[in-house]
Amino acid sequence: MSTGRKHLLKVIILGDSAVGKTSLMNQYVNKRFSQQYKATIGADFLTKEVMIDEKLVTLQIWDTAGQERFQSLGVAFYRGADCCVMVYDITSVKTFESLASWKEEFLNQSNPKDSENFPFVVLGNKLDKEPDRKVPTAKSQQWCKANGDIPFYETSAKEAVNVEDAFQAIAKKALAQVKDEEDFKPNIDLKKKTDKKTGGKCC
Ligand code: G3D
Ligand code: MG
Repeated sequence: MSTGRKHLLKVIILGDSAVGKTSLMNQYVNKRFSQQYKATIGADFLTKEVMIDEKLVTLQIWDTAGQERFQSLGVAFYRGADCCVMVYDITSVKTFESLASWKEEFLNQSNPKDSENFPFVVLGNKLDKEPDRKVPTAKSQQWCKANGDIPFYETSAKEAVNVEDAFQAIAKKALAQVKDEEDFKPNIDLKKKTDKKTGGKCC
């Protein structure tokens, strides 16, 4: 049964420079892989409406504007994230090895309520460059398993492989995260009421 409530889910994309973060977002939102789009993205985020479990949700996908080089993305970027997508390039070991520090950076900056269970998704991009592969699939699978069973997809933003599926999983994870947070709400409301009583002042 639908509650009629509108869900806005914030998703952020992290990973080393040039792994294909912007390209993945463009492929998912605009169904295009092009250099032109990259140049025109000045906005902090793109949105896309998507159906999940018969609910219409709006994904707000935040991309970096190249500042990931300096790892100084600012609090606004991380604030209120419902899912964190971490991307590496299957042809670059270095970008895979950075996943751990991106995860740590995210948890430090966003400081989620339940950091043990915060939803991450890992994408190994540039699957179309299989002949140049340097990161074996099994190695990433192992890392994801050891880091809290993170869902893992290999994608190609260039050839639109697994992009739709990966973002569907991302949206699902984000929605589940929001639901978990809503479970805490009764306590928060209770606290507000208590505060009012003891606060004394009112308009
Ligand atoms: P970023 O946002 O993570 O920095 P970009 O990465 O999306 O800007 O992509 C960096 C480069 O990788 C771009 O090439 C882009 O075309 C390429 N790229 C992104 N995704 C894929 C992919 O799935 N397959 C292949 N083969 N290339 C990809 P340039 O040449 O502009 O640097
Ligand atoms: Mg980019």
